[in-house]
Amino acid sequence: MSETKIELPDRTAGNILTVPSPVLPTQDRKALTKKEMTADHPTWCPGCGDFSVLALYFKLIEKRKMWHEKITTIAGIGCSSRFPYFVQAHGAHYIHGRALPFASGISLSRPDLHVFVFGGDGDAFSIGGNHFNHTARKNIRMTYVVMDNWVYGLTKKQTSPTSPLGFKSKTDTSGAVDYPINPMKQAIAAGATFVARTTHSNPNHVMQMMEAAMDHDGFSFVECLSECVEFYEGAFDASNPRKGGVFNLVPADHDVTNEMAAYKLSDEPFPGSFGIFYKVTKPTKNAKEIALNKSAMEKVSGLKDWQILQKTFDRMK
Ligand SMILES: Cc1ncc(C[n+]2csc(CCOP(=O)(O)OP(=O)(O)O)c2C)c(N)n1
Ligand code: SF4
Ligand SMILES: [Mg+2]
Repeated sequence: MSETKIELPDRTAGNILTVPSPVLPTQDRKALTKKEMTADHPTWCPGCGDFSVLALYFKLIEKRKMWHEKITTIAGIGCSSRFPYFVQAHGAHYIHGRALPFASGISLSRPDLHVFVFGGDGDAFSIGGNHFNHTARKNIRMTYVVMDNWVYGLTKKQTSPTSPLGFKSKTDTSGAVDYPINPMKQAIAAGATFVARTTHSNPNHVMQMMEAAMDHDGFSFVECLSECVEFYEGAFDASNPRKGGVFNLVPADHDVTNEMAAYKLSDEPFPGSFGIFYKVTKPTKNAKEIALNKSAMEKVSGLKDWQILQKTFDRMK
């Protein structure tokens, strides 16, 4: 594996700090085959929407000729979070709700690769809700795909933060009484710089959204409706034309940089619109950290380690 040179950001270029996009391969190696990307046989129930997301992730890796050492796949805990088990690449099936802090460490220390995080609605918005807000506001570069099935699947049907009012589950036997969160509004309000919505039943669209998210320099969030056929069958039929529903794209004249317009789209009743709701450019924490490190290094340029240490002691006198 060749050494990757990490370039420092140009601090003179306006106020926007950038770090180079992950170094992705070009012609000298072949794209990975599905066999080379597959680590294990997915253990999801037959018909689960998560299969579609995994298949499209493989397609994306193939299309963009990403190699094992240039991607990492992180998740928390849940059916959806079993994702990294099935991908033959660096990754981790981490602690419930803690995928984002783990992914943040990787993203900040390895700007030469792209970090993908996959998980469920419980993992993202219940136990991991706090981390979601903070990773978004820090604009740490990664792609976070939440496979939203409106239920806790792995633990066999509890109400999740996205379950609609009235949903009957093991924790709300007479129907959910708490108002659900709106993932799109939450992501925009938290400071995510790329916010998109898609559904497992439209593979081309999932692929488009994941690819656009990956190309975004910042925290990119994709809500992907992914049906739990075991515990919430038919939840998304109204968004699936093959089941009598409608799949509406975000209107062509929607201004993705207009925060208010993005909230308005997020407020549409289900099935709403699908596509990129919000996308803006802001300095990432990745770039800011590189700049900070650079200026700290400049202050001690030419000094030996013991001289740097001596300076520290002198300051403490
Ligand atoms: C600290 C902790 N609390 C609770 C659990 C139990 N638990 C595992 S997965 C899960 C929720 C999964 O729901 P979601 O994130 O929506 O994923 P899905 O299974 O629906 O894909 C819960 C409560 C756990 N593993 N760890
Ligand atoms: S329980 Fe639901 S979310 Fe989990 S694998 Fe089965 S269908 Fe998918
Ligand atoms: Mg879920």
